Amino acid sequence: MRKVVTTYINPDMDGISLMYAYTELLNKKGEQANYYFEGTIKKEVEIVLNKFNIKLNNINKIENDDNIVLVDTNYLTELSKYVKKENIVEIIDHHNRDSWLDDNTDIKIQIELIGAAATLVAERFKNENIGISRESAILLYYGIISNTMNLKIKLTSKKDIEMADWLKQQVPEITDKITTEIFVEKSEIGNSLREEMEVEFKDQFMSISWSMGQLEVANVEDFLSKYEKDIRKILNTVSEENDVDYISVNCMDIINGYSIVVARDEKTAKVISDAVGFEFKDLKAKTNELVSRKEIVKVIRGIYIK
Ligand SMILES: [Mn+2]
Repeated sequence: MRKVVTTYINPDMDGISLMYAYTELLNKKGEQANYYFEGTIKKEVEIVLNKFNIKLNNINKIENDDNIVLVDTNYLTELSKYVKKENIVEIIDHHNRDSWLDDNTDIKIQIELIGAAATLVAERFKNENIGISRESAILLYYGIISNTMNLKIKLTSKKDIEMADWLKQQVPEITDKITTEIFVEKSEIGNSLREEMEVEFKDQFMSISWSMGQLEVANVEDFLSKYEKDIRKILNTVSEENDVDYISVNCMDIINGYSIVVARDEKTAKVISDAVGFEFKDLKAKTNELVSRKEIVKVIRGIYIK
């Protein structure tokens, strides 16, 4: 039976890279496989695709009898309505394991809480000694770089670094210069701010109604002087539309290595500052080093556990 590799709606670099590369790996092992995604792909993915002239080949639909492989997620709420739970055969992910998996023991699962799920697929190519295409190597490399903020965030594991290194060796076109160009281009967000903010999903692991988005840009202070008003408008709109009590966005400066958390209101700022000790001024808190949303959310989940 055909396998369809898929991820969350509006996929990012990690999700796209896993779909593309894992489909290739399955094909090279003689299995019939395709990938499928819905929604708009993140701007960063478009930039990488254009820079390296890579074309995606998304199939039109998932059939009723397709076997499903989930990558970079194990959360049913983030998926296309055409994904049938009972058809899921495999999961490769780096997010907390959801409880529905406890009752579905025949699914092949690899979940490791490392920097990027792309690392896990790169490792399979390397360990199984299967030749990786230029395209898969580039996509997986930028999947790792994107998820780990150029290997800078604390969640970056030794394995993420090793696999990024290995992928870079496979493709001479990958240079630090191109990577910086990608980061700078990615910061020119303009009218896709709401999608890029990733604040649409309430955190299902918390007892409070919480959503923290994330923006990854080249120069956060300049960026905020330009866009803070728009960001605040979006936080208000999403809070009302999705009925979220605590909403904020973590703005990571990928060039200069710090973060600024923008909280919608005092109560959100208080929850964050009580949990991780950030000091807010005008509902903004700047950190000395690059802090990712995952690190902050991990602490908050520990306090407001469901
Ligand atoms: Mn990921």
